[in-house]
This record gives sequence, structure tokens and C-alpha cells, in this order.
Amino acid sequence: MHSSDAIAAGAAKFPKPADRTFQYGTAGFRMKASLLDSVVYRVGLLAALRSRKLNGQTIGVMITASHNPPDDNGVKLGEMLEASWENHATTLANAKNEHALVETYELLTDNLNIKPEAKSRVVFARDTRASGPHLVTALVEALNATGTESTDCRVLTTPQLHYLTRCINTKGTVYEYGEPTEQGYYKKLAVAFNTAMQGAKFSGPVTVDCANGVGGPKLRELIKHLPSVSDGGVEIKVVNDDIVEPEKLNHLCGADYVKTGQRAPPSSQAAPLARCASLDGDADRIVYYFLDSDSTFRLLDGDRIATLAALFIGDLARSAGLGEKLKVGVVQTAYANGSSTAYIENDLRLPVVCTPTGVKHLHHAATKFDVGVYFEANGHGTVVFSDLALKRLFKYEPKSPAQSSSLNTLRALSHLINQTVGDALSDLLLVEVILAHKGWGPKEWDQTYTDLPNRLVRVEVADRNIFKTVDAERKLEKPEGVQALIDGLVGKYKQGRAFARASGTEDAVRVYAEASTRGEADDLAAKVAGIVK
Ligand code: 16G
Ligand code: ZN
Repeated sequence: MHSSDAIAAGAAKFPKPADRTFQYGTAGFRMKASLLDSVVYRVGLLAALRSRKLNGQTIGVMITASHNPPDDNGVKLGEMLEASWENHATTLANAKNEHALVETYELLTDNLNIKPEAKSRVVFARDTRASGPHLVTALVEALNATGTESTDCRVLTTPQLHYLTRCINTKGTVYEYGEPTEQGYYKKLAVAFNTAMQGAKFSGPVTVDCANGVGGPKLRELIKHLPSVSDGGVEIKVVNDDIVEPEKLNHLCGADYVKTGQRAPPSSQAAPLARCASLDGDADRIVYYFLDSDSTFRLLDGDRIATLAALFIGDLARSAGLGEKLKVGVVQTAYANGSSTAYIENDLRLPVVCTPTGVKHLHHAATKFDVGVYFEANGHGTVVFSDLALKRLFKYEPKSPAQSSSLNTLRALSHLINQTVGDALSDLLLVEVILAHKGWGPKEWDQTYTDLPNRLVRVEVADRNIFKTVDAERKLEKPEGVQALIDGLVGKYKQGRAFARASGTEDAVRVYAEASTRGEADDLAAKVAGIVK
């Protein structure tokens, strides 16, 4: 069958719901799983185009809705797409019927100078949602119709799929990233972890809430590769790892539940000062928390992980003798607590860059540093080492045993940290390594600086599209005059800061405010919400 006929025939099996308009956003496409067949089919077409455009480079496609409820699902390409390709995704998804779709596909092929005979390769995976296998059939149909070579990696975390894709695409080059298998992923992390742990010692267990998602079985698998507790390994207690009952996913647990509600999952049995962590539904986000001695809940979010990592890596670079040659920088969004930014700039004396929300923006900015630490406050982030930094790191000849030891740890971290995207499992091991080296519990970590009280509110508005931001979402350019009103308010609060931005994932505007006291932060947030309403 001619490929356009095959594409049309496949599309006819997964018709687009007539009353829907889809948009590829920061989270890819995400909605009720029952609406997603046609979208997944069309993302399959997009992946084929993308791979052909990149001369047969392997493209990852992930089917997941991360922290959303169990009935939702989503799909996105594994790489961080440039805006023009997000538009192509949207155009394909909205083609009315199979004929319009073929027309759009062929138009894109022409306009993007894609050779239809070029090779195309895709690897794909899904999280544990019940709707995953059915959506995979739509994806496979599209990959077959476009003559794309594909590999079904079944159930994986999002970062594992990113890992595999990078491994496949770098195989046989000087940038070879690792063995392109799930087992290869665990082995790489375990070897790096063991090396990074030399000279450090754990105290007490860490309890990890896996959101009843894919992180549960994958963390259990990872643990098999780590040294046992009797051999000096970290004790990881896995909880909320039920993937048999799909409705439990992200229900009363998980990173988003903890971060949004500023509370531990009700199932948590942790004693005061015991460290706990929560992953999200596809294990690309992690937050830590603990109960203080008086049982108050303390959150150690993405800002805390970023500051901890920047502190440790900055110190290691200096003690390895590479202080001048490895410039460490931190990337945050406007949601980062003002105290964390001040701590990085004033205490750690490291540069901070602020970008708009969305991992691709942070990741991109982080690659501008030799070592770029980036985290969103919600726990999504990683540390990226530039090619030049890696070269310096691995070529450097240490001048003393102390330099040598720091250098070894730093080299191990560059393997332990997932360079492709934020990875909750890799971030978990990173935090554990740092706390062990420092001999810190969660309280010492928490005491590095004091967060400013803050408040995040969601405001329903008639049309969120009228809100246009500038300056990394910290200022509103439109509607005109609104920013001046916000500035006028903020000036009245001690250490006040506030911004409003249209959500990229929900039909609402988000308002963030912080100030020197809880009452003032709440008050400022409510007043700014009143302005944008
Ligand atoms: C997406 C982003 C996440 C961001 C969130 C903001 C990626 C992979 N995910 O989920 O990083 O924090 O959107 O949502 O970039 P919002 O625009 O609704 O506030
Ligand atoms: Zn996620």
C-alpha cells in the first residue's frame, strides 16, 4: 500500500473527536485517556517525520500523564521540542479527518524538506496506566503506516526512556552514554553510586513514596543493583508502590500531592527527623520532606535539591583544584523561593539564571554553564555537565590525595546524574550521596537557609490568553496597566514579590506571592489575584 493510503487507513481507525481542539503544550498532549487515540496516532506520524528530518536519529515517544489522575493519559516526544515542532504536532492533531491529515502530513514533509524515503526510528514506552496498552496500538499503527522501525520498551519511567534514546543515538561515538537497555540504566547508576559513596556513610533509612506509579517497580529493580544495607548501602524503604489497582495512582500520595498541599501522604508512618521522599507518576520529579522534632511538616523541594547540589558540586570542584575551570551555575524559575536565590548568590556565590516555567527552558539555560544545576520548585530537575567540562574533569591530573578524592566523587556524579532530563531515581541517589558525605540529616539540610513564606493561588479567568509575560514570567506586559498595579502592591510588603502567569496546562492564571510573614504573603497573593480576576 502507498504510504499515504496506509496513513489514511490507520487514521480512520482512530478518528478525531469532532468537538475537540488539541494543543501540544509544556506537558505534550494530556487529557482524559478516552479522548487520546487520534492524538497518539498523530504523534506517531510526527515522530516519524522528526526522525526522518534528523536522518534516522531515534526519537523517543512516551505515553504518560505524570501526576494527573489515573483516568488521564498523555503523549509527548522524548526530546525537548522546539516551538515550531510543537506547532506541527498541534496542526497534525487537529486535522479534521483522515484526508485532511494525509494532506497535512504531506505538506509538512514538503515544507520541512523531509525525504520520504529516509529511515525513521522510534522507541516508545508507557507508564502503568490502564489506558497505556490501548494507546500503544494507535502509536504502532502510525509507525507501521509510515514504515518506521520501532521498539516497544513497554513500561518505563520517562527518564529511563530518555536514557535509552540518548544511548542509542550516541552508540559508537565519543559521547557514548551507556548500554541501551533498562538493565544498563540500573548498572550505570549503581556503579556511579558506589564510586560516589567512597569515604561517606549513611545514617538511617529513606522512605520513598512512589505515587503507586511506575517508579515503584523500577526503584525496587534499582535497589537490587545497589549495595545491601549490611554492606554499607543506603536503606531505601519503598512505599505506595501498588500498580495493580490503577485507581491508586497519584491518589493521596506522590510528589505533586506533597508539594501542592505541603503535607505528607496520609499513609506516611515516618517518625520525626526521618527523611522521606515522594516521586510523581512517571518518576521524573522528586521532593523530600520530614517531620520536625515537634512534628511540624517540613518540605525540601526542588529549590532545596538545587541548592544542596550546587553547594556540594561547587565545593568538590574547588577541592579538586578545578574551581576556575568548572563554572557552576544554577537555573530556576520565578517560583523559586527568594531565599533560595539569595542563598545561592550570596552564600554559595554562584550565578543564578531565571527562565520561564517548563523543563526545556531550564535545561537549555543550564547547558550554558560548565556545570548547570536546574530544578523547578516542584522537584523536576537535574545537573548537566557540558562536553568541555567533562573533558576537563576526566583529563585533569590531581595534585594531592585530597584533590584525587574530590575528583573521583565529581566524576562519579557526572555518571550518576541523568544528563538527559530530570530523573527522580537518579536525583534520589544524588541527594543520598550528598547527605552521606556531609553527615547531614534532613534538619541540617533544611537549616541551610530559611524559606520566605509564600502562597500560590489558582485564579479562574474569562480568557487566560490575554495574559502575556516578559522577563521570565516575572512581569506582565499585557493586559496593559496590570503590572503597574501589582508593583504598587508589592512595594507595600516587606521582602514582597509577586507575579501572575497563565498556566500552560490548565485553563487558569497562577499567582505566586512571597513576603516576610505568612499573613503578608497570603494577603499579597489574594490582592494580586483580585487584580487579575
Ligand atoms: C509542565 C512542565 C513542568 C511545569 C508545569 C507547569 C515539563 C516536562 N513539564 O508539566 O515542568 O512545572 O508544566 O504547569 O516541562 P503550569 O503551566 O500549569 O503552571
Ligand atoms: Zn512527571
